[in-house]
Amino acid sequence: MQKNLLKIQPEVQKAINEGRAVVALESTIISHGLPRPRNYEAAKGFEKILRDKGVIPATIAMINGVANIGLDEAGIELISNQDIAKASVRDLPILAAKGLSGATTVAATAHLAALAGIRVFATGGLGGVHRGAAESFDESADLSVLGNTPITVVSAGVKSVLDIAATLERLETLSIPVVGYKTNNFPSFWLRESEFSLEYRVDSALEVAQMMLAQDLIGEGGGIVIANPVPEAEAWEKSEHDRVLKLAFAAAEKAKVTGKEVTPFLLQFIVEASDGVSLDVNLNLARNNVLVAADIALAWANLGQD
Ligand code: PSU
Ligand code: MN
Repeated sequence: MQKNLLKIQPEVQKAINEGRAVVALESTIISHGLPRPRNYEAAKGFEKILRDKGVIPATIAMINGVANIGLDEAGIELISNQDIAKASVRDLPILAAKGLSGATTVAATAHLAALAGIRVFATGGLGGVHRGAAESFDESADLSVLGNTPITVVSAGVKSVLDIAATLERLETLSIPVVGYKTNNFPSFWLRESEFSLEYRVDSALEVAQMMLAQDLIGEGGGIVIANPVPEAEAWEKSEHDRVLKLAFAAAEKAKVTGKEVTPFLLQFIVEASDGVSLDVNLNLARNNVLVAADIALAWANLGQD
């Protein structure tokens, strides 16, 4: 019994074969990270940003047991409007065998994109080490998968609801290069900054492409994290962010939420308590990551033609 488990859209396959710029996009952010109907608008919007720059978008998802690299309109509608599973790498074989659909996380998207030969990927925020992980062991597979997957991920750092210090430590242990894009500070999703500075920054997409080439030649085979802060004018106001997060942590404690429920609880609370402001910031930072990923993919494609 042989079944084709990887379906690469012809347009995406053609661009990969010709060494043209392609950017992978994840589907968990659409299915589980943003409310309807803004999630559908976001999915279409991210693809349009890429096309307007001459880059081929490849939104990735499991559809009826098949890993789709690049979605058509029906695929975008499915990830936007149907209740499908959140799929990390370990879920892929299960969904495939059962013929089920799933929205791919950063880990699963990076893994499938790399399988297809895509080198650049834009997301919102990376998964990381959760607060209290020393007891719960809750650390996203995004980290370990990026440790051995050759792809460059553009993200606005990690959400301040995670343990940022521990996340940066784990990225170091996993030998994943982390560089700030036009910043010396690791961004914390809704804010341009965190308490943590970065040792290295890059100031152009070309510099990232050169780093990717070097990673291929003398790196250890894993990915690269580009930490790209939300534009100044679009960032959440720090005092407001701090106020709402404090309320959110207090509410979670009061409601006695634990384990896996903590993050969804906090995120929903934050969107509501900020009157949707945090959601606007979320969309803006994701768009900004797509823009930077497009520039990196174009620089990478150019490098290949020298
Ligand atoms: N961070 C966000 N929004 C998201 C996610 C992360 O700001 O929607 C999603 C991404 O798909 C990421 C996943 O890969 O959550 C991590 O989930 P977990 O911690 O369960 O691995
Ligand atoms: Mn987890």
